[in-house]
Amino acid sequence: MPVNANSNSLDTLAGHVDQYRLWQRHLDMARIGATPLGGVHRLPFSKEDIQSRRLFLSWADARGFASMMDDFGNLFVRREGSESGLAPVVSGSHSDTQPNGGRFDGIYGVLAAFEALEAIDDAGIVTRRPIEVVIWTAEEADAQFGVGCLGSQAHADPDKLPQLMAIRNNQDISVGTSLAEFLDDHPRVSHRQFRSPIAYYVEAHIEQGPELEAQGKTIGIVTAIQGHRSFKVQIVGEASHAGATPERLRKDALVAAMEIFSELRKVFHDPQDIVRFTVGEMDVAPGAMAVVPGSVTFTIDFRHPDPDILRTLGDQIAVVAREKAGRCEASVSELRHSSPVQFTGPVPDAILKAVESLNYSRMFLPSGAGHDARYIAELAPAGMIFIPCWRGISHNEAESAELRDMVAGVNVLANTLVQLANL
Ligand code: HGY
Ligand code: MN
Ligand code: MN
Repeated sequence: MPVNANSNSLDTLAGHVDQYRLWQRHLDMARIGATPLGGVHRLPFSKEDIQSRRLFLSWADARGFASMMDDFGNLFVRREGSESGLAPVVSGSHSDTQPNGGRFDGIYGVLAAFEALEAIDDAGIVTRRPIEVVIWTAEEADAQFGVGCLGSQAHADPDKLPQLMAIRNNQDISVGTSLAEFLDDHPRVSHRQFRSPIAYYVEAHIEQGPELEAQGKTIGIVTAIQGHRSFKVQIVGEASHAGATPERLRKDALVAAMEIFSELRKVFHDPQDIVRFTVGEMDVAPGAMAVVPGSVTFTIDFRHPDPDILRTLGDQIAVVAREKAGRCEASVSELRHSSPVQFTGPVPDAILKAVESLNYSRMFLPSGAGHDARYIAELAPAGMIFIPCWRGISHNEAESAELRDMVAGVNVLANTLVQLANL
């Protein structure tokens, strides 16, 4: 018999979280795009990502939850509340992965939210507001398109659509084309407007860093997401014969890239180890042993929690590239500039209350990684729950999490969702 949520029904909620179901669903999802080394390769807009959504929708249909999708493929599954017209509490994450990524980044937040919703349903709890589970489209798109969180960005700010749709990958295919093909293959569900009201947004995720494990804590209450800028550096020199071109005449683009890189390493060196500076991709052309490199393209991923440092240090990249290019020409284009976001107010407050009533060890910490919550925070009060992952490793096939921590995260999430859905 349905019960209105009070502290008693919240006390029994954890008893309805089914760890076997939660684990089995992770295994079922991990099969879609499974890699030989135990990871998952399920790229944004891919057939595999469609398959993961079909599976997710089959579980939602079996429960009788309604499904809706906006024009960017962001998919919402809904359990109704008791008061019509109230905006939903939304929780979820993404189902796509990095190339050869892990089994938890993203999908844990989706499956944790779905398990929480099923537990709330099994407990017969009636909430005032509807609760929805969301899968945001193309969170991990930075690997191909240089920009991530495309779906949550489009949903929160549809004015960005023309700019997002025009971004092209290395094969010169645009986001617009990739999205159109993806939506063509996608199972049909009802339509959802961009920027539909959201009362509160909560995202659960593995930490992807080492702090929770190192401190022996089960739950992370996320205080902020650090700022993020990314760049493409292009160096043009001159391809020439490796045996016949003397040093004095060479315009070696790789030598210039190395000079720029090593100077940037000095400029970005931070004795406090807060700066995050990564060159994760480098393309050397024409890429032949006997040819002096004629051009080099590399990316820079730079993150920092302080918006001033994000701006001033990031602006140094173009300066250094110009100064250290030698006989080559260097140009720098900025792919993305996302300011830091703070999580304060009702969502982290409700998470803390849940953690305390469930008696888990916890710590407050900022997120090093980017998440869809960054953009949904523009629409609604938002917050995040972290659980530990093995050695803090993520964006790696070896990514791993303990079932007891996954269950703890679901318990905290379910309790938080019920609190928020009754505010
Ligand atoms: O790179 C990020 O922070 C995100 O996981 N895509
Ligand atoms: Mn990721
Ligand atoms: Mn993620």
